[in-house]
Amino acid sequence: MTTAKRILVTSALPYANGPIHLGHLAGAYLPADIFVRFQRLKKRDIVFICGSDEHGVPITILADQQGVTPQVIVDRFHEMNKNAFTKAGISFDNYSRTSLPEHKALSQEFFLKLYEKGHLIEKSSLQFYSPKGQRFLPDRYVEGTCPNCGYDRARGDQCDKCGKWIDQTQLINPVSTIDRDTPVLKATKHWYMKLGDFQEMIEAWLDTKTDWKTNVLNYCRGWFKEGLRDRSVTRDLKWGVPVPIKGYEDKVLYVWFDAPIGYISSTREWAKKIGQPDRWKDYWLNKDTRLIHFIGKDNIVFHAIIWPAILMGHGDYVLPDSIPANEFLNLEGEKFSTSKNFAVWLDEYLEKFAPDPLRYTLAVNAPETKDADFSWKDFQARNNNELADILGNFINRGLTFINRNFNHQVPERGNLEAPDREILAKIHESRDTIARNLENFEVRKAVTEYMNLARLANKYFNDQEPWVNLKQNRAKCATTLNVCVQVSRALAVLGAPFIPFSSEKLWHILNLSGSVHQQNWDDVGKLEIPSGYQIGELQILFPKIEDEQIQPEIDKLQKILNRQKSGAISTSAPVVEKKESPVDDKISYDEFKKVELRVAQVLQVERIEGAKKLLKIQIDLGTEKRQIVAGLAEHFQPEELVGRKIVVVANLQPAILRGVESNGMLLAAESSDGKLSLVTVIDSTDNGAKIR
Ligand code: B3M
Ligand code: ZN
Repeated sequence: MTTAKRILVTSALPYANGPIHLGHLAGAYLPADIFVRFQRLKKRDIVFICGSDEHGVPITILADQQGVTPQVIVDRFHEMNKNAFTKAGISFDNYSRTSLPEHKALSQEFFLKLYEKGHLIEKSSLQFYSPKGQRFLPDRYVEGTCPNCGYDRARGDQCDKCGKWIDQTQLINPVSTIDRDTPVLKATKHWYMKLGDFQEMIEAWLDTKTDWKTNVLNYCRGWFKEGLRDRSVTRDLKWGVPVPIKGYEDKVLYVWFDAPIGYISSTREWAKKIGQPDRWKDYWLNKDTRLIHFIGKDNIVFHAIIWPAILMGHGDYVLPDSIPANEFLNLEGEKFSTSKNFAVWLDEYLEKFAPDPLRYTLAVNAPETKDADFSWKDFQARNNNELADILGNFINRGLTFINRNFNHQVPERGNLEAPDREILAKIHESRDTIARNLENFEVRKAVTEYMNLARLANKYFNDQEPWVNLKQNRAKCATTLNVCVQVSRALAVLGAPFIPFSSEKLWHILNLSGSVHQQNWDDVGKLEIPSGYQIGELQILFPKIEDEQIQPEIDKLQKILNRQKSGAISTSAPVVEKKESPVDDKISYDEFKKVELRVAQVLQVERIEGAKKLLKIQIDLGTEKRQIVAGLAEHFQPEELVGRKIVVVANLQPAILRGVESNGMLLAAESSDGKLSLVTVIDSTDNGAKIR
């Protein structure tokens, strides 16, 4: 491990096309934050960089689906994700966005540099095209069967199942993700990066990375074996960084070309913000910098092969020193799925629970060497049995004892006996073990060691029986409590990378000055709180999490799984069995405008006696509540509908169905097999929102 003067840490720039979920957090953000917070306590010169990845097909697809501009999408999710990260304690020094003009300029500069140095080559090729939409269909605009593993929903850029990077035109049975039409091939020209020219250099460079995770190295070896081929770095799209070459006015840079450059533009933005506009150069243009990219495993090839090739091609920049790539986190034993809403969204989590229990749980279960799992029961148990019953309990017992019996003052330390010396020595040992683990990106081991220290401290308190000595041997009792205070101080600083909010709270309970985050790691166990020091008021650090709090979360996920099993959510590409008759009766826009479609949320649902098919549904239309009747009883359980955001025709004349009044009609789609699926909108849409 090199101890360079400067460290630059990045976390993968999340696409601003959706909220962050716990799987993302556990992969590229929390481990990075823990590492950075630790290095700050070590007083290293370190900068932590991230931002939104705002280009690429994932953004434009969502924008198309929602009928808004890509800018609307990225504005929404940039803000949302930035806030969620802040609330979760992810302490980026800068969180930028790739749609900024400065980023565009820098990306174009990179492109031109590679162009001038002869690393790019122009080629004509056949690409998928939609005659109906009169547009090319790059990357994820096409889906099909993976030529490598046979997965039937491989995306046009990468297969989610086997992780293979795909050349779109190799997909079997390709369909457009816009309208599921079969695309045609059409000639177009693009710029390609001559990756093959870099293979030898990259291989030699990776050979020096003997301490890297084997998952990263093995993955790259697979690529080298096949031989690096030319890769196109431009796309036929309108949204993105314009290609700075004549004749390419209607094309943009490939998102994976500009996104990693976002690490640099974010660092430049940071330097400007702190009033030292050249400061970014100290990191990026200095070969002594340790550049560390925290990513999820699906991003390995881009960071370990293509990005280094871009940097080598440019020539002025430092290369990555480490790429700690994490495996995936599962949820209750299943894969996270954004499209099926099978996820725990970070912003929603933070509305209900504190950040530290989550950080702790995800750190203990970090998906470092293999996929890991998050379950609500485990989360509850980690909070209640470890954070509360071990760490919280130790702090609470010691300090309560002092407040009651020693008038809030740190008792005098007398003769140290073996158990006292052992626990004090253990502080140093844990400090160094945690440091070693974190230097090696082993968060799991580090946080486990941390909790072990708290566990031993608890045992120490038990074994010393200060409540017995209070009367029989007050000096010994005082010594025990004095030691407990020193351990508490150590637990505050050593815990700061993992549970930053609780550590800070503990720091204030101990009535210590400044912030726990400004302390020096190496002083842990050395600096002590003097006898007679007045400590503050006790507060509960980790309230217990009750069954009633997590049961709704478990139920919510279970419901989604059940729905999926019953076929209400399709798990594979929709198979078009029977084509609906073509639409030919046209109406004018004015006629369409008469229909008032609005978003409503289902509040309550009951069956109607004597009407097998009907459900009576209470809905919230934003400005008013209403009752509608719908023929859904054979398709849905009433409880499955509650809470969902549906679309209703709000200006339909009221009708009486089986004696029950219905004030509107909800929209649903009927498949050829008679299955109904509700037309829904994403949860964050306002009730009453107009659909146009
Ligand atoms: N936005 C992919 C992802 O979110 C991509 C990472 C960019 S890092 C430069 O998985
Ligand atoms: Zn595959």
